[in-house]
Amino acid sequence: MELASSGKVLVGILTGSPNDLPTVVKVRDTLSELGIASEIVVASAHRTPDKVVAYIERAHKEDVQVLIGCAGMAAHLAGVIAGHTRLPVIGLPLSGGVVSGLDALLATVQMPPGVPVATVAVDGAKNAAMLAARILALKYPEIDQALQEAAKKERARYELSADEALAKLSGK
Ligand code: C2R
Repeated sequence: MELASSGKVLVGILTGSPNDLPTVVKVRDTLSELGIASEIVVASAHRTPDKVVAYIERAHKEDVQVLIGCAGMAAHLAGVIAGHTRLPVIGLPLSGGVVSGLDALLATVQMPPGVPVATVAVDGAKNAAMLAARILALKYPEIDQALQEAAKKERARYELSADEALAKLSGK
C-alpha cells in the first residue's frame, strides 16, 4: 500500500500572485501538520497561462492527487485548472481588491455545470487544506488517522472551563 508519509507531493497548490503567499502558505502548513506533502507554485491563468497548463501536466505525470487554486479579484485560476484536469480541484478565494474577496468568491464558486470547483470561504486556507486531506483520507488510512487526531485536539479545547480557556488565552 502506498503511504502518504513517503514524502511524495500529493497536493499541488497554485496561486495567482506572489502577493498571495502569506495566506497560501497556511494551506501548506496545515497539510504538513497532517503529514501531507504539498508544493506551492505561483502561476496565473491571466498572466502566465502556459505555466498553469505546464504545471497541471507535470502534476498528472507525478501523480499529484488534489489541486488547489488560490486567487483574489477576478479569480479564474481554480476554474481554469478544473478545465484541464479530472483531479479534484479546490478553490480558495482570497481577499483584497475593492470588495474584499466577494469578487474572488463568486468567480471561484460559480462554475458552469460539469466543471466543479469545491470552493471554501474567502481566505479559508485551513479548510482548503482540511478538504484536501478528507479527499486523500479515502485512499490513505494514515491521513484519516491524522484527521481523527486533529478532531480530538479540537474537541479538547471545548472541554476546558471558561476560566481555564481564559487563562490559556492570556498565556497563564
Ligand atoms: P497582484 O497583487 O500580483 O497584482 O495580483 C492574484 O491572485 C491576486 O490576488 C492581484 C490579484 O490578482 C489575482 N490573480 C488572479 C489570477 N491571477 C492573478 N485572480 C487568475 O489567474 O485568476
